[in-house]
Amino acid sequence: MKKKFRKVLLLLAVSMAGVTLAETTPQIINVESRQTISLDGLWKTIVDPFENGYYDYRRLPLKKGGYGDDVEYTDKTKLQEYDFATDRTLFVPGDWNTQRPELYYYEGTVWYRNRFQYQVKNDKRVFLHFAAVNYEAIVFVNGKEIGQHIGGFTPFNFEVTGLLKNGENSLVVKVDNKRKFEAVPTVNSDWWNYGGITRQVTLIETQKTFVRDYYIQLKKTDKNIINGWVQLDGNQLNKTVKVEIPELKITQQLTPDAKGYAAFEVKAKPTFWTPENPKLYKVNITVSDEVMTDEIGFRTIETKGNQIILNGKQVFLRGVCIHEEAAFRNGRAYSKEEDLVLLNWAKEMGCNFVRLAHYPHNEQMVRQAERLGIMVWSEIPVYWTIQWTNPDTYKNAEAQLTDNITRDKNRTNIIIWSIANETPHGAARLDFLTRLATKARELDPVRLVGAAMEKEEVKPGLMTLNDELSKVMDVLSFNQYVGWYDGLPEKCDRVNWTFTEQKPIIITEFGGGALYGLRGGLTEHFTEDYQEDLYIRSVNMFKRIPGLAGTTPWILKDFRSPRRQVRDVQDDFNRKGLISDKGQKKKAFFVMKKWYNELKEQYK
Ligand code: GCB
Repeated sequence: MKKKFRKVLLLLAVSMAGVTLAETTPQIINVESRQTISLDGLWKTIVDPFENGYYDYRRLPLKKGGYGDDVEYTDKTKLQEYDFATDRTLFVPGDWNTQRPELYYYEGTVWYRNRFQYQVKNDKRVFLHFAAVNYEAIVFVNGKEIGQHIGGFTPFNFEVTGLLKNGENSLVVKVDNKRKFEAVPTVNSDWWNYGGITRQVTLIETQKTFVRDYYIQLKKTDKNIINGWVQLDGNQLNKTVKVEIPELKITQQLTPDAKGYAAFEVKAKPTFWTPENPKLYKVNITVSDEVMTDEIGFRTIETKGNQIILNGKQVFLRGVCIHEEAAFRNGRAYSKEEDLVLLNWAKEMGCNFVRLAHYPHNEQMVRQAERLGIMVWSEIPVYWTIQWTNPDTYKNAEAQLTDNITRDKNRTNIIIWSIANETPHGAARLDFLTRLATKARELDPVRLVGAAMEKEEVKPGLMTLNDELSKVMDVLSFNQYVGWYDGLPEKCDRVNWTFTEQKPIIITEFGGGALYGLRGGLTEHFTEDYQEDLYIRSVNMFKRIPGLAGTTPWILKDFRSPRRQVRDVQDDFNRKGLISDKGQKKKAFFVMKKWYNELKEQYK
């Protein structure tokens, strides 16, 4: 078929189906070190549960008159039934649920509008970058629909060169967080479905030809070599690229191939990044007048039998699970300050590892953990039972995995890419997750691949991991709730664990709920006494697990979940936090702290 004809057909199909197929442009990494204009602040918003701003009364996409047009309602002789100017505001970044009481449980569409000033620069290209929008975003610039994005926790960008004008510009985003069966995550989860433009929005200005992406890490097969690549974007792809690591006296002049890709290898003896000494090196990447900087560390990560080996040395992962929910405020976290509160609590508990559950957290969370010497388990929201046989669901999951790895592949502290949490056995699921694992390894052959699986009681008192997926994973990682969903805490004393595969065992969840300050008997649910006793017995049980390589209790802080309904105890909070929603440390926190301090000595 002739190319042009195919294009016409495609456009026809697209308009008939009533959806837009406009693509995002390939992800631009390390936004912070680029020339940017922030679009954060108070945006005008319209709450639109019936999606009136997008569809007409026949439920067909509006050709004209949609809210994306952003027409001011000044001429009252004309009928118009929306008006951003007089409507209310929401702060960007931020979830809407915790900004307005009437949006607390809201799931649906909210329109966001920002009018901003811009000065067109003829020697620049401009990109509109969203660090994350939950869950679907349709974006309009100066009344033109420029594209859409699906997935609530990964960044995306559109090129808007030529679409912006001098003076005032209009940016409208239709944000829809309705849960859907085919989505990732699906309708069912145990965390708050925070809607909104939940992370930063930025205009990035670049040269005509610029560094879009790069990878710089130790070579997997030789720890005396730093290798990497740089990817240019633009119409002069043969421009020389300079990569420098001044402290290591490394300077590489690279000539990209016809696709703008240039790889390199160089001998080096960097000081390795470790949790005790999280050494990072300044890296400069220069093309023409544009210099990008990053801070990059070097380390090796591998497994040997049931050990996790960091820089050639066995390490125990003293971890904790974290949701991206701000301390004290209890909404979606997005700022460095909020991330730091959570990470410092983990540090205080003695952690060298965090499981960022159950989706990619914001980039700063990972970067700050890296500076603090905290290793990271990075996860995508393939959670519980999603549609294993739906090709679109797979595409969506793979896109989220790809975007997560693309964004964070230079973060030394990430040691495990997690592709799923508590998914049910079955051939379709195995196929789905095997493909995802293959993709993860193709994108990043260095790090480990894991998934939070589930334990099984093969006979009374005998626990194991009996999951066909474990063959595909680098670690035997699973959640277990002996003493909470499975018996009372005393059960921990009676069970034994056995494993047939020789891989590192990581307990990716355990624990139980407690309301801070609620006291009572050791078998009384939701008391701090129960939770403390459960933790003491869990730790004793763990000491009997041969090959245990790490634990991440569920969870650092109480977090909002509409599944948790007991009034005056849960009040919409999952109470399994070691710290309350108000920042108070529960008794169980100190059980973990004590054990982790012992382990620190043991693994010195
Ligand atoms: C789990 C899930 C986690 C839940 C937790 C719980 O196994 O992975 O998302 O929040 O249990 O509290 O039940």
